[in-house]
Amino acid sequence: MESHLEHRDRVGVQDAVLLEDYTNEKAFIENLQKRFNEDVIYTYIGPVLISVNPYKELNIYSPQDVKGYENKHFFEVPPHVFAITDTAYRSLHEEHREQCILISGESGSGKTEASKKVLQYIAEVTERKGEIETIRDKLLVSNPVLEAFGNAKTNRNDNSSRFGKFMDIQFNFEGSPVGGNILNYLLEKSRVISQSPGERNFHIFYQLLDGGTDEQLNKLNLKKDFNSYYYLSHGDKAHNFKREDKKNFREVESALSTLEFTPQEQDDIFFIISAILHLGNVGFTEAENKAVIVKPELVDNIANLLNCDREKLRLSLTQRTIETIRDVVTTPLDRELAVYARDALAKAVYDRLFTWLVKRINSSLQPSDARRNSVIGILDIYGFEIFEKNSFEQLCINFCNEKLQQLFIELTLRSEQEEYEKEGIQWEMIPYFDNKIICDLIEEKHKGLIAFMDEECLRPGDPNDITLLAKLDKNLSYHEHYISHKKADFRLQKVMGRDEFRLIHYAGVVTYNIKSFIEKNNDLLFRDLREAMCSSTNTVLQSIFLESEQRSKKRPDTAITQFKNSLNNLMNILKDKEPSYIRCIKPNDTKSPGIFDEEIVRHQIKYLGLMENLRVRRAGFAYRRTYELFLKRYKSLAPETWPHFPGNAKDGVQHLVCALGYEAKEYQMGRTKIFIRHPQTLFRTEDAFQLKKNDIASIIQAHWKGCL
Ligand code: AOV
Ligand code: MG
Repeated sequence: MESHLEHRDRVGVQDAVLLEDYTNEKAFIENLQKRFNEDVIYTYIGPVLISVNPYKELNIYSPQDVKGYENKHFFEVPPHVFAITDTAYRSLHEEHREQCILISGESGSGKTEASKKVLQYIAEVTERKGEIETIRDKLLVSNPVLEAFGNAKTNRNDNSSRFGKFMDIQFNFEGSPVGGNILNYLLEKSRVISQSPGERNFHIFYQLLDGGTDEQLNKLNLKKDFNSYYYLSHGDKAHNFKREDKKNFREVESALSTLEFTPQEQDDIFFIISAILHLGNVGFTEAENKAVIVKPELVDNIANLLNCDREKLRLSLTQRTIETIRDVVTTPLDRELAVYARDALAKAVYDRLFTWLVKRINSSLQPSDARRNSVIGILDIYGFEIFEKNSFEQLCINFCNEKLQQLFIELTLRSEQEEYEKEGIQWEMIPYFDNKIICDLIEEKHKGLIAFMDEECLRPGDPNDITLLAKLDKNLSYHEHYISHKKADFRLQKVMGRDEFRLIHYAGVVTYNIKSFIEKNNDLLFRDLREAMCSSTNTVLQSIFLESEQRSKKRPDTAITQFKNSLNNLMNILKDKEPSYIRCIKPNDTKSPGIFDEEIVRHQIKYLGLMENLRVRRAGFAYRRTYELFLKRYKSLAPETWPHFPGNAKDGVQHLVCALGYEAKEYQMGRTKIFIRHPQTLFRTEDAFQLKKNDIASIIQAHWKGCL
């Protein structure tokens, strides 16, 4: 394999710190483009990996490629997600430092694919270490299950993650995977009941209809026709089935078995999926302000599928029971409320099913040995997104991305600073845009958007979306990242509706529509519906509803507050680990291979803060290497160090820099590493090394010729 530096002249530079003019954004993009055009999608900024989505299969993930990266030093091999993974894996094993691999980038930029390559690499390099078969297989197959239930086609990405995922892989002291654990974050459950034009519901619905056998579908009372189901058919019909649905369904089924889901559990999952599809078809009319179910037999069918009390289910869709201090009052629902109840039930059942699946997978991934294992965590969340119409879900997703960007800023700058400090090197601070101001706008106690939202949601009286918007406008308009529809908006030149507000996120300006914010944040499921579900003998349904019943004595936190808390927990978990970063870039908006849209890339580079990242990296020293590695590579360049230097590596390197004529300002000697200010210095050294290597080779050749 070509070395890092040998490769540099062929396809741009492998590490942007080696660019002549590192402040030049154009040169930075040109370098990415040059490489992209040659199918070289990975480039570094120091230790940060940039990955540009090729939108086509590349032959760079084969078992040979894995071998090419195994136990290689980061800089000796071309940039690759395998190199990042190998480095993390080795520091976990050799230095016993817990690792996390943080993958960020906007929707469709390649995060989920990257996370799968990380897992693939780990599975393959640990394969040869014997046993552990099962856990490795289970880790690998958990992905198709999570993707089937948690991913969907959106207008940005055909396989878009609609939940956040932090997956821990636990290793024993020998470095073999012995367990895993997945934390899931806020599923976009509104997708179950409606999708924007051109988008789909979660993959599993189509997979089941397309991939299920006749016998299976009969048992579930389903037809192989998505147009029969309201929850599937108000999207863009033309795109509904995907070629892979059938194949993926087989994969999901076999994965569920590998994960040791019992046949009963597997059946129960699909009974629930089918029940949701049927639930969408339940229609209502209204008589005297009371909702009437149009085809009660549909509800009976659902009760059969779920094995729950028919009468209870029918009633729960048309009436609501409220317990007051003195008594219990039951009131009929009007048509609108009945539709709301039906949809709320579909969403709640699906959402809880997903959480149950994750829990169930986790129990299957539990290590058999309770000894403390070391961990590599992989974070793959939903990317930043801007749609035509953005709602509560986009606010959560984009907030999550703000938090991750914040962590990136803290950790890259902090770790850089720490390294200089640790090594005793002087450096200067680089200014950069800190998105903390936006995180605060959203989450600050008592004064942030979430606080006002919760206050309005929990207020007695009749809080609604419009009163909420008025409250946000009143309290947040002062903020430079919040724009009310009332504010003259010359700067952004786009008209806003009276039911909208706008946030200037680090990654772009997003206009949110306030509709359904209160309802989605309150996230209430009428008690009658919960009780109907509790009457079911479906084991999965029972466990998800009974369990939450037991917890629901107190009013639970609102949806966004729960999300905020879980994100803050995640940040704390991540801060304790040594991070590696993969920054994914989307080269065009049409999901096409071979197209590198400079403007689209420039925008991402800007908001990801990659130029600042590069500047920070270069402000001090463009290159650093441990004395051992530096000496090992260049020892032929000084008489004292060749062929072998008897003293310690630092002294050896001191001899080398003298022999190479480095000027004092060109480098600094840290505690364990040499720091080189400009890449040119290293190029010079590398060129000298190449010359020497050729010399040595010809001497050896001549020697052998003489011997013959
Ligand atoms: P995302 O995870 O970043 O979006 P994905 O990882 O799902 O994006 O990538 C989107 C699509 O791009 C994939 O389905 C592949 O077709 C293609 N792709 C990405 N990376 C590669 C690669 N390395 N090689 C080949 N094709 C690739 V989202 O989950 O929407 O934020 O929420
Ligand atoms: Mg994804």
